[in-house]
Amino acid sequence: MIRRYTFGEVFETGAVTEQVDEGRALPYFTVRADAAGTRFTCPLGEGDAVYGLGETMRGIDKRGGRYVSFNTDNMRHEDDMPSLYGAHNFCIVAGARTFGAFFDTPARAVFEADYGGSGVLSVVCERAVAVYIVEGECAEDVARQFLRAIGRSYIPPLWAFGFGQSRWGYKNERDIRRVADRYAAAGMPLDYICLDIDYMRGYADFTVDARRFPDMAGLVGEMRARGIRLVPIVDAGIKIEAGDAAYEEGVRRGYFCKNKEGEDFRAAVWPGMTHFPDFFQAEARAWFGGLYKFYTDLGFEGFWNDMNEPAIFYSEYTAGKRGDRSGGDPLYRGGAFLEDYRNFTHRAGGRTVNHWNVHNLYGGLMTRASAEGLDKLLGGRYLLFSRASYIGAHRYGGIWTGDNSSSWLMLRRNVTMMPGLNMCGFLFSGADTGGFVGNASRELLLRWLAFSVFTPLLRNHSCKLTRRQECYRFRGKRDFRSLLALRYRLLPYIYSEFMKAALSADLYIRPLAFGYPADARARKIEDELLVGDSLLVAPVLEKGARGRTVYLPAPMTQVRWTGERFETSPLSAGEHFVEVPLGQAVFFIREGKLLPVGRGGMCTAEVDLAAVELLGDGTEYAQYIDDGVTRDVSLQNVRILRR
Ligand code: MIG
Repeated sequence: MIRRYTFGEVFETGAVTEQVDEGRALPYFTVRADAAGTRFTCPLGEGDAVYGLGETMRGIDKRGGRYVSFNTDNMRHEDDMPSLYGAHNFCIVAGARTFGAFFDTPARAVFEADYGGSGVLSVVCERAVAVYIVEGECAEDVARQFLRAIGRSYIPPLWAFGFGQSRWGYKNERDIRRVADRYAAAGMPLDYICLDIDYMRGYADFTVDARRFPDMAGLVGEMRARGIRLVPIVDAGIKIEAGDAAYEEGVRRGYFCKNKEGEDFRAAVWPGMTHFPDFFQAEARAWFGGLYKFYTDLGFEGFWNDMNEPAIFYSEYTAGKRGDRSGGDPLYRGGAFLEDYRNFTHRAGGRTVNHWNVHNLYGGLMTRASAEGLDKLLGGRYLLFSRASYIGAHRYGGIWTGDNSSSWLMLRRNVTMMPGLNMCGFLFSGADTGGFVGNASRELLLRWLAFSVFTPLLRNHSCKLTRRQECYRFRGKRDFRSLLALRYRLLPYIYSEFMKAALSADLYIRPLAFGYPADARARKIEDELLVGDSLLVAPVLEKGARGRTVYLPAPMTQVRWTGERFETSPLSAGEHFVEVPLGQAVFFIREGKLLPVGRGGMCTAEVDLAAVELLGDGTEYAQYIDDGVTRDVSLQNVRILRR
């Protein structure tokens, strides 16, 4: 059961799509207005866990931390970093009493969960907020009700579940061909290669640098024939440049955000000075989405939207102010200066609203604009993922978790973020495998792959000037081949479980606490996850480890992927030390469940979802299966496989 309680004059975010009744008095929380905003306080019992909050640092249980919803471009992903790129204001308190709470506000919100041992969950909303309280039988039930209320997840095409290679620094068609050739030569599967900002002319969206990519349509077609898609990046800011069609049309039609004087707001990002599209205006969204025709005409079917917090490097409004280090240089790359978010406005529903008060919606509305455009431009499904997001944007695209780094902590955070993202609707998500900033070691990349082969979005991405991180760059290619092959062998399961979760408002990845709520030990586990209905995954997260200790809440079938075959053996409930050599993967099939594994392939087009072998001790498996592109998706596409 869900009830809505409003505090102040709420800006409707569109996050909740289901009809929800207004409640009378807000349960669980005491409410007080103070200088910071409206403060909601709920006492936490000793044993209560706090789940959710999507893209945030720290563990699966958010207790002990402080999290600030204010979408931020920040690559220092340490556990004390309060804000990342998304604002996912849904959490679940689970313990003596279990309920969910969604603080639906586009403005800044601060969550403190037993922060400093306060013994309370406190949420401060700077502006008006609609609070949704979700009551259910258990944490999982609460999460599922919430997923139903916020509407169906974005559904990518099958190829988007393949492996993608990316790097900031691929600068011309030779670089792209080399990636494709070397993956093929190494016998490693690949489904897409991302084009980062260097494909553009002067970093302007909806352009291609013709010196670097003289025949982009030809390249897209050539790659497509090899089973590889190209996926360009699209940044939020539109370059201010006479003659640029997007710029001129945007100005003429009044589709850009305004400064306080009512002029088009100017801020510098990669292209130099830009204007930000006002995604709050329906017409501006339709216009922006239509601009993707430039890309679809070239044959592109996948996109990643970046810089849409929006990130700002410099602005003339704050230049010279205290704390500004730009020295008035418009090409200064210093990172967002918070004050700038107060310096521009949107037109929404006939009113002018200051950006500051609706900041967290901006990136999600860009995703929506892109998706609605692509829905019209393309006949089938497309890949779309964004950096910034708000709950509701999960209906239009996926997200990646931004500029992490090549460290063991980041691998662990990839694991702990996934369940929270799923609770907030972002089923199609994943991290930069291997890490974005810094230099990945061979060992780290292999251990990371052994985990991220289970995440829907599987992409190796890295930053300019870091060590080359493509799998073929490392010695002992066999180990990389093994893990990538595993992903393609698992695709019938991964795709099926993702689709069933999306179509039935369920989670694709869950904490053990959800699957085994009566098991006190399972409730505390932060380094094992349930993936789909059949699997328990326990990745190796430590440098130099030969394997790891795994806790199984129930007897299971252990599966060892050797690189060539799946070796299964029954394992009792309890603790086991499991050896996992690099390049192998070990995971577990739950009691009474089955895992369909396929024959794999060098790209998703070669994968036959129907040709599966069943592992595990269950008796039947409900497999979702379709052609991978149709928009006609429903649970009718499920067939029952019997052992
Ligand atoms: O200011 O396009 O998170 O994935 O490679 C950096 C360059 C801009 C940030 C993205 C990252 C991407 C990079 N972008």
